[in-house]
Amino acid sequence: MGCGRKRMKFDILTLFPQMFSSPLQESILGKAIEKGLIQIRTINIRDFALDKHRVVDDTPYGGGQGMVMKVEPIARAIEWVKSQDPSVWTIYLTPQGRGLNQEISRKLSSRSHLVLLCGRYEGVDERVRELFIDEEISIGDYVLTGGELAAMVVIDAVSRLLPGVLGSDRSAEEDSFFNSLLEYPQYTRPFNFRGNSVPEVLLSGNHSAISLWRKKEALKRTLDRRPDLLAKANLSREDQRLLEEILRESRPDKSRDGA
Ligand code: 4GX
Repeated sequence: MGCGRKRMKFDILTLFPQMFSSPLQESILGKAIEKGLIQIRTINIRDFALDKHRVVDDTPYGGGQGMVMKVEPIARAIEWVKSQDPSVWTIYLTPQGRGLNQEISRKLSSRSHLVLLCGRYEGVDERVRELFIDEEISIGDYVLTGGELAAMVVIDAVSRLLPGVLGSDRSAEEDSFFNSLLEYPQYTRPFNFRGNSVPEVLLSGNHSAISLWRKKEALKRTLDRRPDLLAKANLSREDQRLLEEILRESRPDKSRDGA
């Protein structure tokens, strides 16, 4: 089991460890944990506060709204993890970080051990970032109530790239043509739902025709919704031909309106 590669470890530093119990243990990630492909551990930052009331936050210097997470408990928690594995890579989830994408996910998936620090309130004392954080990541330009959901998104996106986590033949497809584009439409039974039927080509059994149709649909969808992705995609001659066909079909035909 585990098939060679050592299991990837995720340590989550949080004030709300309970948030992680169900979402990461269902379905594919649950199976990956059972198979020993990933290990997910939650660490309660409060356990690293030394005072009687285990205080983890305080008012901001200079005044202002809300509370700031104190440096000492986080420092002690991270140092405890580092004492077990000095090669660990530490990540802080924040809207100020680099936007998560597939390339960043792929790079993270080659590491053996990640620490994900989840901030609450107005964030962490700046010295945490300066002294203990290797990389800051954002999952998008919106504001969450804490870093926990963002950490789960990172774990999910990274884990599915590890060998054996998805079905065995899935990874081969991973960096193919379709990966840089939006997905083609999918259908399953029934053939006809309230008068809306499945495109005939998908029932033809003609695999090259199906593959061509899917490519064209993926290109159409990407051109329509995410043209920025098309600009970056590595298009083959055939892809370019399909794209020209799509543009021709969508443009009003100027050769016939006599203008
Ligand atoms: N992608 N949040 C971090 C605490 C905080 C507040 C202020 C720094 C400054 C988020 C995101 C996100 C909410 C996590 C605020 N940190 N994280 N938290 N978007 O919204 O990653």
